[in-house]
Amino acid sequence: MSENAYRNLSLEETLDRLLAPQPTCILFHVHPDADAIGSAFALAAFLESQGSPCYCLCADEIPARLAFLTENMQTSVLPNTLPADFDNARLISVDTASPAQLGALYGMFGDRISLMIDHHEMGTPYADHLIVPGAAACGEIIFDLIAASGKEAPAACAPLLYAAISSDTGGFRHSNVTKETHLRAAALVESGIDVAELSHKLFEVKTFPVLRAERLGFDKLHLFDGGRIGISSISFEDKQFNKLQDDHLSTVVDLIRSVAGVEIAVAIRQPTGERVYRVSMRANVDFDVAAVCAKFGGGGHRRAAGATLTEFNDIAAAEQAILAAIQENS
Ligand SMILES: [Mn+2]
Repeated sequence: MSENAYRNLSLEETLDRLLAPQPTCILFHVHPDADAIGSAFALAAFLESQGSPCYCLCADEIPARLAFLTENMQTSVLPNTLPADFDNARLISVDTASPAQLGALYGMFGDRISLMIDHHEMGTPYADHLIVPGAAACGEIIFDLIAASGKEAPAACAPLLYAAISSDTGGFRHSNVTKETHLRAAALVESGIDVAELSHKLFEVKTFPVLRAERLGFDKLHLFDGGRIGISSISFEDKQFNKLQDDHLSTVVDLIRSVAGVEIAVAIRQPTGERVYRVSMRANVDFDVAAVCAKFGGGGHRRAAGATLTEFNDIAAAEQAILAAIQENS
């Protein structure tokens, strides 16, 4: 698929397309985070207020810890719940850089997606697109689109966009935060959201399984190069033994990132008994983890990226390969 086959759209062109009222499905990436969910549901609420019925779709269900974001909106985002009146809907994706990140949705809808709105630098466009790599969160782009429309956003939009932006910036702590990020957040706060409650739910609340996952992640932490590189690998067997599911493991990489001296943090997990390993990588220093992940067909941002490894016999071999790739780029 050639990248050149798709048009690069301006904010205005994107807005023109969005404001044409028609049934719309909004798709977002597997293992959805608050940016994907917040961007999709905020865009849906806005488009509905402009006469477009909307339905949000993801190949994975919204994780329990983020379900509060979409309470009273949709009970499920799985494709088998799509109402029949959306059979011929236009399809828009948010926060999803490459076909693979759509998971099962790509096979079902991929060739019908007419617009992608995203902020990832290294992806494979699969439709006409508005891609703003400088945006800290896809939620910032949705915010800008709504602002540029000059229309009033429904009340539901502000907490969703605040969650999207604060989540993708790690609570306004990551290197992607700009003055504009804070200005957008300020405008959202002005509209009357409960920042303390949202922040508590997004960043402080941890379930027992998540805490068990962090303990396991810490037990499995291996430090290399004098503690500069920290890698934690959690196999399917480890997961089963500790009664953990994949969405319990998402904070392990942040735990590793918080270890004093660690500059590059890696969490590797094995979703099933198959030899497939998912890698999350973060840099505390100016180091391009997306370039390391790209060696394995993955991608993301300079300081936060991921990849899926399929060519290794066990998780230890996957860990060795990741370590070697980081060292090669160091
Ligand atoms: Mn994002």
